[in-house]
Amino acid sequence: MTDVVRYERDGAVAVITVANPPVNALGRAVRQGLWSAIDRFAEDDAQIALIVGDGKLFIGGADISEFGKPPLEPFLPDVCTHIERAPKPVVAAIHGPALGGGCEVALGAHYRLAIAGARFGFPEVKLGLIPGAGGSQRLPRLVGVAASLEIIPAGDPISAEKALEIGLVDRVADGGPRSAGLDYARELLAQNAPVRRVGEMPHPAADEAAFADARAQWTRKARGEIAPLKAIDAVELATRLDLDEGVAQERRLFLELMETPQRAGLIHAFFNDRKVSRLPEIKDVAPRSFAKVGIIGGGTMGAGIATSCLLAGLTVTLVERDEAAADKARATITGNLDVAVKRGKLSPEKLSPTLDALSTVTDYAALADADLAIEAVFEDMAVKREVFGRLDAVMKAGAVLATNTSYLDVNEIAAATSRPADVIGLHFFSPAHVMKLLEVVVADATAPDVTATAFALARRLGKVAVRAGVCDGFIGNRILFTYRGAADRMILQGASPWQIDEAIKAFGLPMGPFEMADLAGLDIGYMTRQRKAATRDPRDVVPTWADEMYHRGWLGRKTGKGFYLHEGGKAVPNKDIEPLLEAAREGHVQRTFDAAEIQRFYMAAMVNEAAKVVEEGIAQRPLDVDVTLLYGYGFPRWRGGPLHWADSEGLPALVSDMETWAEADPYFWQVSPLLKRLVAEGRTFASLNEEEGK
Ligand code: 3H9
Repeated sequence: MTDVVRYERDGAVAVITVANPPVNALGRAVRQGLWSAIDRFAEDDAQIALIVGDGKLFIGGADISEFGKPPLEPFLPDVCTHIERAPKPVVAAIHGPALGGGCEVALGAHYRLAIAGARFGFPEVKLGLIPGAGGSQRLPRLVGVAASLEIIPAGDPISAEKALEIGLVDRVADGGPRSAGLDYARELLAQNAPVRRVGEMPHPAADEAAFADARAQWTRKARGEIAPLKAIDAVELATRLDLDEGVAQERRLFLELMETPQRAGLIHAFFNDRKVSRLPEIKDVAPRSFAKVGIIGGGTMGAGIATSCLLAGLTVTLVERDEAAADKARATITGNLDVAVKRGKLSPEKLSPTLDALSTVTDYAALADADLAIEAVFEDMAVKREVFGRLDAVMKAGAVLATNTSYLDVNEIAAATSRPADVIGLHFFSPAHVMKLLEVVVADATAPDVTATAFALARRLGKVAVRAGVCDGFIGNRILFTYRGAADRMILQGASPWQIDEAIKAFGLPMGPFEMADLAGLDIGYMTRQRKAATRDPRDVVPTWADEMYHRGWLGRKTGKGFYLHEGGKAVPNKDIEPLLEAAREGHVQRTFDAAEIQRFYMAAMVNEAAKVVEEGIAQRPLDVDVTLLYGYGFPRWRGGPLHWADSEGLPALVSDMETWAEADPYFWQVSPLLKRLVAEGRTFASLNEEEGK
């Protein structure tokens, strides 16, 4: 036996406990431990075995940190089959999540007891994989093809109740896994319950329609991601192969996927999700309280932030300038919460108490006892400074004062108060109650416990927080500005907006830059250009066509006309803009672009600016950029993030392309010194993620 798997007797029951904190992952020692435990159970006089997980969950799955390294025996599929082939009954009592390999161990057992609150799922597709230890073969035998096709390609966990309904578990019980598991095991013994092997159950019915539907659905949804479609293939194998052959074929698919860049990208993203909030500056720093939140401004953004806070169970006081605006904000928030109920994010009975936690007021004095205020008023420095002056006057000592600005200088805003150490930027993305990203903008004087509070708030709101430094646009919008610039440069060289959008979508983003412009409204881009006009370098490109579109009132979706014509839910290219593009192209050397060239030009611009953002310390690590682009800008998760993409493309070739483009456009293609240094030293962005203290 190993330390991570314990074997003890409780009367006639052999209790096998997986104890491998933090998530009981199925690393090699656990696999060895389970194997020997089953051997021992076969040999001694115990009459039934009970498998449980120690700590807060059953088993979180295979050990992801072993992926990409040569697999070591015993392999998990063999362990699951070894459990299944035990000569006496084996019960799994599952509490908390049983994910991936954890679910597969449970499927290897002969009986399954779920403890209330347990969750079952196959998240392998989210790592670019499919179940690799018999899950795709045993689940369909147990619950049928249709239910398996709902669960495995999506990768989302299901509840204990749902697991019972579809027959994944035999019973749901209250109590601890060991005590409830022992009761159940003894009950089975008393009934002389036989060994019942899922692998020996008949093939599930083929259900052609379910396969066709699943393939159609996932070809649409997966946007270039391969694992969900492979998962469907694997489930199909279960309809015709016997278990051993099916498991062998599943393993083959699993190992093929293990070698793909998509798997590497998704696992990079998985670990980054956890590393992003691990910052030396807030390690062991206790956050301040934020139970009572004040929000200033009830427009789309303020109302979204309020909705997010209310959904997280916080008390919200929203300040608007007059009664009418306050009522409007309340109506927006109520509407948002109604949608949350419809989507199952809020239970109907919680709607009324959640709304009771909201006060809408017109007097800042109501914020006197708030722990945290988030300002979401008009993006204008004078207006923001005035708001912060008023907050400074009313808020209690120790309260956190946050601004939701998306580009303004947080230091200058902080200077409008007598307590700059309490001021921080919290850049939410619209719609704020839906989007996962929160850029935490740490200003020069921001106190560490204020930063810690921002990260704790993000966790409470279910958001992913990224630390950013102060500059125009912080991490995300600053990089966005540059790659939008790359798109404009391609237009000047002859590419069409529609062609660029198609290429960018083919890369895996949900929208191209011009569709995005139509969605946001062309007035937004126009305002940004106006704001930057005074400081713009004369060598920079101004998209005169977009200015002209603004003047003509072609603002995108909201006016029905922009880069596309928006009619009846469809968008078709607006060819009326072609003369504007032609005029702008005069004097520029024309060339043709294919999709791959468009993608490379666009992504290289993104990477170059991102490298500058890292070099200047606006992002502390490349992974902060990757997380920002994934959660705030639709960068495909399976590509890991722009800097992971750059590493996998190879930095030397990328820099060489930039240098070639720089010959024609030296202003735009000023290659980041950091990129050049990495190339000279033969290093990658990933190596910077590993550096001490980061
Ligand atoms: C699989 O099973 C393949 C099989 O079909 C076939 C194999 C042949 N491995 O998330 P947390 C770490 S694929 C290694 O903060 P929570 C995590 O990095 C696998 N490490 O906890 C973190 O480390 P650190 C399918 C793992 O309580 C720490 O544990 N399984 C793994 O919020 C705590 O994690 C999955 O995809 C792992 N499997 O949530 C499940 N899981 O402290 C992935 C976590 O150093 N895991 N770590 O940063 C999860 O979804 C969540 O961790 C879980 C717990 C819900 C389990």
